[in-house]
Amino acid sequence: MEQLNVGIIGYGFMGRTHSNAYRKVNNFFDVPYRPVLKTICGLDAGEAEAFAARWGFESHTTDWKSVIEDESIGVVDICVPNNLHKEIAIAAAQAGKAIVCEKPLALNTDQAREMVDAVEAAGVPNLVSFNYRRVPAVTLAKQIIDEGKLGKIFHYRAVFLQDWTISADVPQGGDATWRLDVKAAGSGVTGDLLAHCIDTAIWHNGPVADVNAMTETFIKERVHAETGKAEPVGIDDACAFMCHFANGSLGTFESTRYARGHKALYTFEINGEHASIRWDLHDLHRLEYFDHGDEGRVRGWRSVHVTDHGGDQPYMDKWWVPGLQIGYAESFVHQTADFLTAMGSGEPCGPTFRDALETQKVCDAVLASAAQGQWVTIGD
Ligand code: SOE
Repeated sequence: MEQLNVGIIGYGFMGRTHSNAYRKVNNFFDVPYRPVLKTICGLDAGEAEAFAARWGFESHTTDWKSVIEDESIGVVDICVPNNLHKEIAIAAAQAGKAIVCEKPLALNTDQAREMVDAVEAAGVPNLVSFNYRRVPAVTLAKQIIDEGKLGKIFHYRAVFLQDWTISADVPQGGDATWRLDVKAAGSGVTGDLLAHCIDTAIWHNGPVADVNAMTETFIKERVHAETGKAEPVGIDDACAFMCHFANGSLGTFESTRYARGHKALYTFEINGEHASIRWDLHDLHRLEYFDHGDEGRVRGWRSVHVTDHGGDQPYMDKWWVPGLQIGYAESFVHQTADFLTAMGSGEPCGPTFRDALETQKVCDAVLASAAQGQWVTIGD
């Protein structure tokens, strides 16, 4: 099996999820490559060294350009804050590397377009890490929709709720809280959390036509971790929007980091003419399904435990025995398996940069709509 050297840029939370996936993928999936953790890159040399030792990287560096210049590296995996994605991805594309990039693809649509142009001009494999697509129950939902079991879709509603920024003492900027710094993140919950919901929704239900949004920033000033000074907060703390999908269905989406008691409650529900489905990240192996075609006496919501083998529940035949669950980390293993398989066959692996550009357009339209107080059409 061909060895494929991987350079990961960023050793934070996402650097860990991706490293774990590269380490596990060959244990569970038959893929055409054996990924080798070649180099980990991060800002602090000591932390990069410790990360390399813990996760089994052959080398570590603080210079991302050296990862791009290393001819032995085949995949560049970008796990740094959003404001650094563009420069690294374009350089990696120009160097002919396959690229995995954390979500959201960029700070805004203009940047995302440049990144799409770069990977498409270079013809390199590319993937954006919207990992929830690859939770088996979410993939099963996609299969059920594509088979037409829901019939015409009327409603798509999704929420992503957290509560970790309610205290005014949480700073903005820096390693742990860059998501609160608009310069590093581009936006707040819209790009960080709703982007997941939008990616899944477009995948399940097709393009979004237009949006009408409201956002709020509850805490207007926070100390910046790098300057030590109180600075205005530029991100959206909460966002709710409604939309029309191109297929005529209606969407409602909500996200906040101020929903006390919720740590990462991503849920969606889709209502069609014949059936409905719903999913909850806190119970991620279950897909709830209501089929109006069921015999009336026993008709009701069923809770499908998506852990069966039988070959027809996505990904699960590669894991343990029927009934035993997997979790969040495994969605990244699935993503890595699919990416390596696609690299082997030369097929694209979604969500590609071009797919993620569509999500970025919706995010930008949401923020524009909230600023303007009116409906905004998703442009070309
Ligand atoms: C934010 O807290 C965050 O870590 C996001 O950045 C991730 O994309 C999401 O999956 C969980 O929450």
